[in-house]
Amino acid sequence: MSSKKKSWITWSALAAFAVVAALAGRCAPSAPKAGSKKGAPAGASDLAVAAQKVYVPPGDLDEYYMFASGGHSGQVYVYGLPSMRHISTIPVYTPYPATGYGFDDESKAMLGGLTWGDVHHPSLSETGGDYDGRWLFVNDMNGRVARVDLRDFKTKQIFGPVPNVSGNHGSAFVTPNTEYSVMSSRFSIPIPKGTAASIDKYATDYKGVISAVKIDPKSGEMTQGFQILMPPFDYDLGDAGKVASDGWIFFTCYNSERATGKLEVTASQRDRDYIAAVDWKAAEKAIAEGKGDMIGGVKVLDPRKVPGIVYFMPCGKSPHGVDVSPDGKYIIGSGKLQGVTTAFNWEKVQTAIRNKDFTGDEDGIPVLKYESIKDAEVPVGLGPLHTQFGPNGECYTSLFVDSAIAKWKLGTWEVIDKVPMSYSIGHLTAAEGDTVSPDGKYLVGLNKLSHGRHLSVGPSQPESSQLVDISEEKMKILYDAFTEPEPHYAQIIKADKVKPIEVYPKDENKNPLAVWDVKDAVVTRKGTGVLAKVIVVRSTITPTAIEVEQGDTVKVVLTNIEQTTDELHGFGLLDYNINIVVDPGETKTVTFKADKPGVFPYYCTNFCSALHQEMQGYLIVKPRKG
Ligand code: K7E
Ligand code: CUA
Repeated sequence: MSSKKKSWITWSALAAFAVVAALAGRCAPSAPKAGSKKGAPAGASDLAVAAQKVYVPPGDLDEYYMFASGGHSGQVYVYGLPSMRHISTIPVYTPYPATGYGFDDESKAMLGGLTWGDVHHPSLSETGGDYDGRWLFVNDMNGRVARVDLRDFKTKQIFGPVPNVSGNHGSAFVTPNTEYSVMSSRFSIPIPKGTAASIDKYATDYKGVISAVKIDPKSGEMTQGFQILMPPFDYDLGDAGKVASDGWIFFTCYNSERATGKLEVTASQRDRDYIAAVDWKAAEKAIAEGKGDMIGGVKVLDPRKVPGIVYFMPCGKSPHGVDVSPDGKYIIGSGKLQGVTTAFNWEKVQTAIRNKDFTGDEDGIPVLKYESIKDAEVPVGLGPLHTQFGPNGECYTSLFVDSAIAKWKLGTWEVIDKVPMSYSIGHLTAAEGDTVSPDGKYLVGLNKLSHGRHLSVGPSQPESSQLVDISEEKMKILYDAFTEPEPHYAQIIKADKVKPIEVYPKDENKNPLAVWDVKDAVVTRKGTGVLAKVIVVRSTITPTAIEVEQGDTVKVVLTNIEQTTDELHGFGLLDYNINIVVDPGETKTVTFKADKPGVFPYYCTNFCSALHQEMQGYLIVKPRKG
């Protein structure tokens, strides 16, 4: 008990230091070393309990999947909970040689020439406000949203870059029946893209845009939905309304000052910025009625001409996260430069809209009266960023400056508990935390910095996440885990909701160039085009030699005819920078110009049998005849 107390004292002293350092605009140079080595829990028996809670014995499986953004690695990382084991990497916006992603024609076309993306917010598909285990949507800053299919954990579509949206941070939050995934401009620009306007014209000529990506309920295919023209603020985070607030989407923004230059100073002058409340059903209707102006090839709604589609809710200074409670009755907005988080009452928001209880407008968008719509300013602590929810009105707010998680209650607004995070928490994510029925149980703190939590590897320290037990009144840190950089957000879904397939069934393979019998694995030529239909199966790549002429365009179509799970085969072609991996039942294509003469071995890259090493062949590039 006493050691716990002591650690809290040390803790608050360090927190105070962190505040000073943060306000001075630089990072604290070293990590807080809490009293006990791991910060918390303190006693040996607590540690034993924590160890038992996270230990998944060999042969047992985790209870949850966690899908974490990989930031500008462009990827999504999959973890098992509670073990916090990193079990898979899903390449989305960046080539990933381990799975051959970005090397075959299909995924190369999807990447569209870009080889990186900055992933921020994974969003699991929902049915009735509950994760349904079908797809995962993730945004990137380059105005794109991608769909990962949870049947095979692979990226199936990258939609965008979407016109008019610049710096897509407030994304990819889905609506409760996955009708839309949303986007918003973090960096307002003159639109359409390609228009230049001097920076002194920022307040008038630059525009923010809110964009909705329509999702086909059967296939998950994304297409352009509505766009709304917004004042030149920096739109930050979003969340879809649910239950009581279904039909609405909320976006925070900072820089309502419309400032330019050093935003850390110029955009922090007003006491309040805004949360934009967007009536997406009304916007959808307006588009269907043909309202909207064509900008950059997209129909854009102007709130001046189409009133009633968007309102501004004032929110404390430069808000970051906005999170809707599981019943949809509260909208929690956190002004990151404050010591409180604000709970807005959805009923009061609707009443204020009905009564035109406005204090003014921004480019024709009515501003609701703050006092009329807020229920409480909850004194959670310094630097609130994001809020997650438990099953019974529990809220968990991450505090960047205080480097802690505050637990508080909806309705009573009482702060119940605080637990220190090792170093500067950003997002946090609870089990089924964005659904209409959160599980409680686990919470993961995604720390922005991690100094001292792992063996040192030099100036760039390993990132860390912390697993927190939230099953009881008091929160307890269970585990520190390495996290691939750069974690922004993550979502946690009950494992039994996800139903991955074992192999690609042969009859689902619709590729017209796929061959399933080794006697059909042949090389044919048409002019200078060579088509090689290749079969990979234990333990031969057929054909074992491919002869072409220098300058030929070679198209290799690889089919893995295995129907046994995990029997992958690869096709690594030395000197030609070609690296394809095909899963059982899958077909992939790679096209290249055979511009280098000589003999180039190709071989299977994935260990597949005792005779894996024999799985090899030769590409022979001969001088052109005549
Ligand atoms: Cu790192 Cu959601 Cu991009 Cu907050 S974001 S912390
Ligand atoms: Cu096929 Cu190794």
